[in-house]
Amino acid sequence: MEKGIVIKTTGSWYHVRTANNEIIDCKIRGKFRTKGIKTTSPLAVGDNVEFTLDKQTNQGVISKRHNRKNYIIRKSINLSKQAHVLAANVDQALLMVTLAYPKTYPEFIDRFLVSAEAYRIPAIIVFNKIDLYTPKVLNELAELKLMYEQIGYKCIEISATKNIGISTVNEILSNKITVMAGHSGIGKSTLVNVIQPGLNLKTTEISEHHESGKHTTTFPEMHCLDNGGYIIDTPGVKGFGIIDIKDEEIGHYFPEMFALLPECQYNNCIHNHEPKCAVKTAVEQGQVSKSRYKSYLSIINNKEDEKFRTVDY
Ligand SMILES: Nc1nc2c(ncn2[C@@H]2O[C@H](COP(=O)(O)OP(=O)(O)OP(=O)(O)O)[C@@H](O)[C@H]2O)c(=O)[nH]1
Ligand SMILES: [Mg+2]
Ligand SMILES: [Zn+2]
Repeated sequence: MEKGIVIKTTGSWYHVRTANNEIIDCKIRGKFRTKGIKTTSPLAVGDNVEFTLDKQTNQGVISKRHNRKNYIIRKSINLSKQAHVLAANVDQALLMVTLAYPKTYPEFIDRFLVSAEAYRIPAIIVFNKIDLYTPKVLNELAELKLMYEQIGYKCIEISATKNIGISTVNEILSNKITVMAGHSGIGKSTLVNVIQPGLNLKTTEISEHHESGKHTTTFPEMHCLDNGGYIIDTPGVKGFGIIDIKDEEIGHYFPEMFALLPECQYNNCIHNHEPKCAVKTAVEQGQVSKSRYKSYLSIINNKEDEKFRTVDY
């Protein structure tokens, strides 16, 4: 048996990197389960696998997936019962957002953060395209950044095309496995190209009319960086449907609300209609942001509607 790590999934083929840096095209045999959840693909980028190599064709057959240390998962496309694992076994997640061209809304950010918190994956918010922001948008950026920093999330402002903030990103990525996610057209692949020139990843201008991306990156892929890190570039997603977390647990993944739970009257308070709820009081008094609380309510109230909120292409 050979060992390796999945660096790209393209449907039926899995590209696996071995310890001596060979890339082997593999198929799979057998079933791989993710905690009883149906997933769109049995393996994700970042999975550690074992395979048998056919020396003649230099292709492999994967028969074993090692347990995952963590993963970023979301509800998939229109198949509401299926889940999509964006990446597995990562050290950190980099959520890229843009406040213009196209606009990323806080609810999307919060949904992603909940998914990352659920597996204790440190998440960093990268605001890209700051070269395009008007003074009004720059104000909005300052407010959002302050809000997320107060909760404890690291925030970075960058412009991938104007080379602003790139050295900070480079440092953060060194010697770590990082998954990068966000909407389509926000500059994920552009940033990877700047960090690691020579990869020549495909990028496309966002469409003028819809201010949305064109889903240029179609398969997640892990790239090796000279700084000793690995970055997983993923296809843009429209929404981030929460899966596999119970209602009463959602609040655990909003750190500023979780910290208040001991002060709520009920120890299983879901901070909605309960009396003497410390979170609701904190929202009224401005210690917990309205926008975070709104995201929280939307997650616990709209689970059923989720497939409409997270429609993908
Ligand atoms: N002005 C400006 N444009 C940028 C910046 N970063 C990326 N872009 C442009 O945004 C467009 C989309 O970039 P991509 O890198 O293809 O976006 P992506 O996030 O990889 O998109 P998907 O692969 O579809 O998920 C390209 O035309 C880039 O040149 C930036 O910092 N400033
Ligand atoms: Mg891309
Ligand atoms: Zn409460």
